[in-house]
This record gives sequence, structure tokens and C-alpha cells, in this order.
Amino acid sequence: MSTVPTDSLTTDPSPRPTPSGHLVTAGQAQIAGAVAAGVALAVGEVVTGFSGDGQSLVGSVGSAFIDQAGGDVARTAISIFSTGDKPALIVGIVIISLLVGAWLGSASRRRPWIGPAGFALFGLLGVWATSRDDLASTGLAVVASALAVLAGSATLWGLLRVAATGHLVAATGPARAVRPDRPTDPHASRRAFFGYAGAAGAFAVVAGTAGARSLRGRSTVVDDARAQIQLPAPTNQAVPASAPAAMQGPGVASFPVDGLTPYIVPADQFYRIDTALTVPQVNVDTWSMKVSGMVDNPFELSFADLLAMPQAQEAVTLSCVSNEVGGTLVGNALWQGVPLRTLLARAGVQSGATQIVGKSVDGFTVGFPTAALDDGRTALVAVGMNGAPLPALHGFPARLVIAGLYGYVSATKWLSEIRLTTLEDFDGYWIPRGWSKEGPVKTQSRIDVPKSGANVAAGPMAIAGVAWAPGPTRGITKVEVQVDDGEWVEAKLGDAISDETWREWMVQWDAVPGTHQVQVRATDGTGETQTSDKAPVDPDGATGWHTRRFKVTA
Ligand SMILES: Nc1nc2c(c(=O)[nH]1)N[C@H]1C(S)=C(S)[C@@H](COP(=O)(O)O)O[C@H]1N2
Ligand SMILES: [Mo]
Repeated sequence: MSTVPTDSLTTDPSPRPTPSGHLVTAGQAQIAGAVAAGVALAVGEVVTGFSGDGQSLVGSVGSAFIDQAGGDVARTAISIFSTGDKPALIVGIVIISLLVGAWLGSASRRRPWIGPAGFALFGLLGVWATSRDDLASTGLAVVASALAVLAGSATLWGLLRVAATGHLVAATGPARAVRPDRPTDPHASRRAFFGYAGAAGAFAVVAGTAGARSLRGRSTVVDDARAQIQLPAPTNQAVPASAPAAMQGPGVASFPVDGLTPYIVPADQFYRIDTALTVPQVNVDTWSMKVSGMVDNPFELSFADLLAMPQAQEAVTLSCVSNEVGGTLVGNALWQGVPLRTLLARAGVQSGATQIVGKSVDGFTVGFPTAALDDGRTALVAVGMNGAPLPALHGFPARLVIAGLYGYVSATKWLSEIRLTTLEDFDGYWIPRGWSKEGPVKTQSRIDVPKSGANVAAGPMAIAGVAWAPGPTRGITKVEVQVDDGEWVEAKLGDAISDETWREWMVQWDAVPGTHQVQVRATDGTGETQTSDKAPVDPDGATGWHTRRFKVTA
């Protein structure tokens, strides 16, 4: 009597009786489980999306994954989770959830408790992840998880029942529908199953998308707040009025060479690196930051308090320790904010304090020696970037900017606290994940033009790029370029606002037909030329000379 069609979508050709005695194919059970998992995820997104604080269950699971995986894949973790790979992580979590759901569905044919038990475990995982996530509220996550588990279990139960009986609710009353003695038309029940499964799947897609949209819609909150903010005029003039155009504002290069990075990088082109799966959307009206720890007078500042204090504007080149030789995880901007020294002086740093820790609203932390500030380098609690309030991606409403230190030890975005402690007492986020405790920036240079593999016409051509060794006593004093095995030629240098920024460089070269290789090396203000020794990015920044190959045709 086994006439259930097995022509499509069924992986197990022998249908098994459910506890009610009816036949559900493995394929149908897997589809039921996957759809149920989708409904559960969607319900979780909707509940957190429409009532929450900007973090979803899936988002929290993703964040927990990033924090956990960071240790194992420390070598690449910082760059893996840069902007482009975050959607991939979310998609991965959804796919894995659907696969687990499919497995739960097929296991539920024999043991109906497995479905709800599996969903409950998933719900607990969501609650656990949320409890570790500073951006999410655990109370809401418990409610969202509970509703998601209920919705998932109910969907699975309902779909298996339709698969078995052809009805969700029997015409003659629910009690009779589960009776094994009720004959069903297998074709009708198959049609009914796919009807219900399709409807539930459509609900999951629509609701899940709406929930995720609503979460993302929160980004306009920050955009609206930014539009209202009037930054005070800085007390200093970082850029003399007579300075060249490249220094006056973002988007202009020191040399008219196509493809050369602008001296001041526009905020929307500035590299972004952080562990945040969902960008923190900080409410500037309720935000505050503390100065705490080993200080005589701990205090707390609102955003208005910060804006009321004297503001400095400084050009500082920020770079990421994960920047490979020739990489793009480096940028120069005009940062405006309250000097960190002003805040520390007000707090009264105790003599035993040897480390400054920066904490973020999302739980991320940095730490660097108090001694780093002894040389007069720029250190800001920045509220502005290139003359506008910080964009959400770059730390709105306030972040740390410390010249000469890689971002992972210094540049806390979405700042919530500055804490004075000792070097022994605390390690920032990346330190237990295998990165060096201290992160001074290494001297580096990069070729922007020509591009790798470019094909250029013979004749005079520009070779150009950027070089940096940011720090009050460093900066770039010389850049040299070598084509093939020729002489090292000194490049022309663009001006710099200070030694804390990069410099653009350029050489003219008479291109002759053939395949060529160009390499670059920089010398910093201490007279030291960057080493040609190749070192990987971990644990404290890459070294080596950037090389590019290109072709010249007659
Ligand atoms: N809250 C928070 N701040 C952070 C990070 C982070 O993961 N979370 N990453 C740091 C790292 S590794 C770098 S290189 C800089 C990058 O700053 P940007 O994204 O504005 O370029 O931010 C730093 N600040
Ligand atoms: Mo970084």
C-alpha cells in the first residue's frame, strides 16, 4: 500500500510510518524541518527587529562566533571579518540552521520529541550568544528565542502532520486527524504538504527579511542625529590656509596622477576594520563615556559635555596591523576631538597606572602604555572626521585616535570608557587572540600606480603611491623607487600636515616596452630605511618592500 510518490525531492525511497502510523518520506520530513527552522529564525528576527535594541539573535550568534573563532584563526581574523565578509557569515549561519532543521525534521519522524528539543537547544544557543553580546538585551532575547522555538516546533509538527494525513486540522475534528485508521489519499496529502510548506517558507522569507530590514533601518537614527550635530570650531588650525589643495580637504592627491590615493581620504572611502557584525547604532542623547580606574577623580561625560570642551583638529594616519605589504588597510584623515591628555589631567592619573584601556559599547577593548603619550604624539577622543561628525562605521559618537599605534591597540570606536590600569592587569581584545601586546606602526610604503598587471604605453609615465611612519618623531623623509635592476631613484614627496601622517610620492619613468617590476622603500624621520625582510602581519605588523609587475607596450 506504499504508494507515496518518490519521484522527486525524496532522498529516502522507503517512507516510514510516523508514530500515528502514516507515511512521511524522508524528503518531506527534511523539507518540513528546514522550513520550520526558517520560520523560527524569522520569528526571532521579527521580535528583535521590531522591539529590540539593534541586535538580532542571528547577529548575536554571529558575534559570538567571531569572538570565539578569533583565537583559532587569529592569523587572519582581523581581516576576515572586515566589511565584505560579514554578510557571508550571516548567510552561513542561516544555511547551517536550515540544514540542522532538515536533520531535525527527518529525525522527528520516529521520535517526535527531537524536533522541539533541537529547536530548544538552538534557542538556548541564541540566549547564550546574546548574554555575551554587549549590544543585545538578554531579556528580549529570551522572549524572542522562546517564541522562535515555539514557532519552529509548531511548524514542524504541523507540516509532518499534513504530510501524514493531508490535513492540518481534520475536517471532522482535530482529535481524529491523528488516528492511524484514517485513510489518506497520498497524492492529496503530498499536494497539501507542499502547499503548507510553501506558505510557511514564504512567511519565513518575508518576515525574516522584514525583521532584518527593520534592524538595519536603525542606521538612519545615527544619520539623523549626525545631521543635527554642530561641531565646535577647533581651537587650533591644523592646516595653514596657504597649504596645498591636497591638505585642505578630502579627496585630493598631491600629484595629478590617476589612481593615486588622496592625501586626506574621504570618510566613505576610508578603510573599515572591526569585529562588529552589526554596526553599533549609538543613541547620542543617552550615550556617555567614563574616565575611570587608577585616577583620583573618576568622571563621566555626555556628548554635549565633550562638545563643550576645547577641541583640537589633527591629521593622523591610521593603520591596521593586518595590513599586508601593499594593502589598503591604512588611511589619513583630519580628526577633531578633545585631547586625551586634557581628560587624563582632569581625572588625575595615579602614579602606578601604566596602561590606558579604551572600551567600546560593543565590548571591544584596546590597551596601550601610558608612556606612549610621553612623546607628545596626538591622542584624541575624536568626535569628528574630515570636518563632520564621525560616521557610524568609524565610531560615532566618539572614538580614540592615537598617532603611531596600530588601530587594534589604540583606536577604539564607539567609545564608552577610558580606564587607567596596569599593563599586567588587563589585555585588550586581540592580545589573547595571538597579537602583540604593543603595536607601534612600522614604516611602510605602497605603490598605487601602476596597478598590478597593468598594461601601459611606452613613454613617460608616473609611478606613485603613499608611505607612512606616523609618529611625532618619525614621519617620512625619503622614498626611493627601483625599476627592474636599475638604480634606486629618489621620489618627489608630497607635503605632509605633520609627521603623524603619510606622504604621497611620485617618480617619472620613461617606460620602455617589456615586462617590468617596480619596488619601493621608505626612510623615516629617524633615518631608518624600512627593512626588506618579509614578516607576516601577525603578531605585530607586516614588513617587506612592496613590489608590482606591469607591462609596457610600444
Ligand atoms: N569598537 C571597536 N573599535 C575598533 C575595532 C573594533 O573591532 N571594535 N577595531 C580596531 C582596529 S583593528 C582598527 S585597525 C581600527 C580601524 O578603524 P576604522 O574602521 O575607522 O578605519 O579600529 C579599531 N577600533
Ligand atoms: Mo586593525
